[in-house]
Amino acid sequence: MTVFPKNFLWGGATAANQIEGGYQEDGRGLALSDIMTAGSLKKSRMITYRDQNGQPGAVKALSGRNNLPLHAQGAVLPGYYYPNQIAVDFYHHYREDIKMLAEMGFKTYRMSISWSRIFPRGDEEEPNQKGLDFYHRIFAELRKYQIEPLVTISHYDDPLVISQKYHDWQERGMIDRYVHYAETLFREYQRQVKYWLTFNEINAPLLMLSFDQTAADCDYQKAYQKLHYQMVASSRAVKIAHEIDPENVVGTMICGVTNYPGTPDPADIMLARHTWEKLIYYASDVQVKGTYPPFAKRLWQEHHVHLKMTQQDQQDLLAGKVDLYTFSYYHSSIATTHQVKDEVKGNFAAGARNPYLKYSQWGWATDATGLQYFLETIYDRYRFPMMVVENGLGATDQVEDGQVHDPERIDYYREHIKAMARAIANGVDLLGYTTWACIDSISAGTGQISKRYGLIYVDRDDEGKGSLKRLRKDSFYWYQKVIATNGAELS
Ligand code: BGP
Repeated sequence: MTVFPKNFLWGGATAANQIEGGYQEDGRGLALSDIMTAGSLKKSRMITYRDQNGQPGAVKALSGRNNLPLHAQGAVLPGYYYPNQIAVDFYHHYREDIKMLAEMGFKTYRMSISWSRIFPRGDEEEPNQKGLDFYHRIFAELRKYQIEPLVTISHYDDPLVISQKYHDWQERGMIDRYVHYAETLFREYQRQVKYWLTFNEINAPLLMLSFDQTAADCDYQKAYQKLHYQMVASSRAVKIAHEIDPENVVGTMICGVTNYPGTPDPADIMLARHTWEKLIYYASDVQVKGTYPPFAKRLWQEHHVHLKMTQQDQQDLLAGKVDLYTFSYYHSSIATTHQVKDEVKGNFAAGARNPYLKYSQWGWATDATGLQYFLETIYDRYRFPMMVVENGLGATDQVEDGQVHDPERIDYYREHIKAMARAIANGVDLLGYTTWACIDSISAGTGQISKRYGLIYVDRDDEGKGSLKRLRKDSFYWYQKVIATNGAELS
């Protein structure tokens, strides 16, 4: 017995900057991710630069992602390891990799396009043909196996030149650059791609801030402004996608964290509610309904944010509502007004520890019920088709005799798939599920490959050593069975 609909889109997800490598190949320009160093659970990733006198330096990559000092230029410096530059070299292994995805029975593959492969600086009028060709080859390869591509247009991958020129989305000019890029993709791949996501985790600017205890009002101003410009850019892209091809389905992509109140204290209940408003509904209301929610004013007032928003922006937001609600889900969190004795110190995870849950090696609370809670809560609010486009366990793996036994990852998936089944049984319209990731890749948060998410293992370590050889993990065979039985066989 299965509750999963007949055409349920089973698959896996990746992002260009975390798997492709080939960072200087075929005319590709530098992206912000190419100048991000490796970090760890305890050590932040850094962005390296040269200041106006040519002196080298580095800043934390966590909040603003591009908070370089005035007049500094992001640069690749000697003596640093930049894991995304080669990543797992999908650029040269894509045939072999896609064949393995097909072997698992994938119905869909979520991937992103590297913006600086198409527009190396980001501000050109004409795209880089070789960059376009690369994705033509990918889409043709996917079609060969009847795998439906689901394409993220921007996944933490802004071209370095425009990222600096427009100060990480602080200036309106960035919107036009993005829209030109998105329109180029819609036209170029019109017959090859139908499912699009405009920005990965569009609510990330506000989420990142929530981990920064030292954030000042000016940081909030930047985060809200960046998000506003990205949402305007997204809405304009959605409108164009629909004009070019009414068959296009364009989704929002939200970083989905389920927040629970820490205690029954009404103050905690209220805080949890307001945390959902700030971190989830603020962005997704704009994307789904086309207008800012009523509580937005309170949020702006709290941090003295003065949003630069024109009437045209408001019209654009209304004219470019998304068709689909997609999100990532890894863990839940706790919101409390009480003093916290036991604190979580994960990468991109902080706050009180939930005594009812187990935590991963990187400090993320494994909570499948939280996924069901998120699906049902969001579906209640929007009555919108949904898709889980990232979900998985980052953990170290051992290779023994050419095999990788990863029972914990299988358990994680099993419980989350069961949670999706319960949400479907409760009425949620769920179209698909893509695991994060299908292949080991560079962690966005820490830059480590040892935080492995793949169903496919890649022989590479945190210093960039290894043969890049691919191996099927136990989870690969397990997921193959899940797909073959449309979610009926989970043992
Ligand atoms: C999401 C990102 C992904 C991915 C994932 C896992 O936020 O969209 O790009 O990396 O998180 O996070 P991490 O890589 O930090 O473990």
